[in-house]
Amino acid sequence: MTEPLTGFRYLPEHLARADQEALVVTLRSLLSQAPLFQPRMPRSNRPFSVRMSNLGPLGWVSDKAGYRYQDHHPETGQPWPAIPQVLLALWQEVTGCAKAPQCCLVNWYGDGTARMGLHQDRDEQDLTAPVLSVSLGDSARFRLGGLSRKGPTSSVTLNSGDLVVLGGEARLAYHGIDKVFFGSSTLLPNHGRINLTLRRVTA
Ligand code: MD3
Ligand code: FE
Repeated sequence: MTEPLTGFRYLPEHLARADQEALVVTLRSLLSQAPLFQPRMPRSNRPFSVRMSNLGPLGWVSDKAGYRYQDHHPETGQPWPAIPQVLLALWQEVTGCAKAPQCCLVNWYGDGTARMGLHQDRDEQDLTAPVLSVSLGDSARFRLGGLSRKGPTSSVTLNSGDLVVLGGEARLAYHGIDKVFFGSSTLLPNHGRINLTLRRVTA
């Protein structure tokens, strides 16, 4: 019998509908300053099915040259917009982490085929800080495995307003998004799913 990893916290329906709606209004404005871009896989240059942008001092990008954090948008060259206060407060409330997040990655799943394969998040220097995920819009099937690519996995449906906190052992767990249940939520007029992932980056 393998024990579940410590540090995985699922907080369903944490955000009220009105707070989700307000967050979407804020995000629309920030994404007009830092437009979604299509990341590409290192070496193969294959496009991701998920489009991305970032908020905060450092943003995660991926292109033919590799994965990295950088302080500017890859297409506009502009610094990323600041992380809105409401997300900084949410981070403080649910993680208790004294240091503010340095990156809010915005993942946009625009149709029913966008997915994210099983991976670890290990591009950060500080792997002791937790990661906070906020789901908005259509529901998705989230898959969580262990510390090796092989081995058992389990799945959780993430709905709009749900939070996940990854700390402890779960911080380095393999995870991914198998599929988005396109059209399952009424939050976004044209459907699709937004995931916000807040992280510490530097040690
Ligand atoms: C488990 N995003 O951006 S969020 C990612 O829904 C990413 O867009 C997914 O995986 C999404 O890297 C999943 C939940 C999540 C985020 C970070 C984790 C789960 C995690 C870090 C470690 C373990
Ligand atoms: Fe991830």
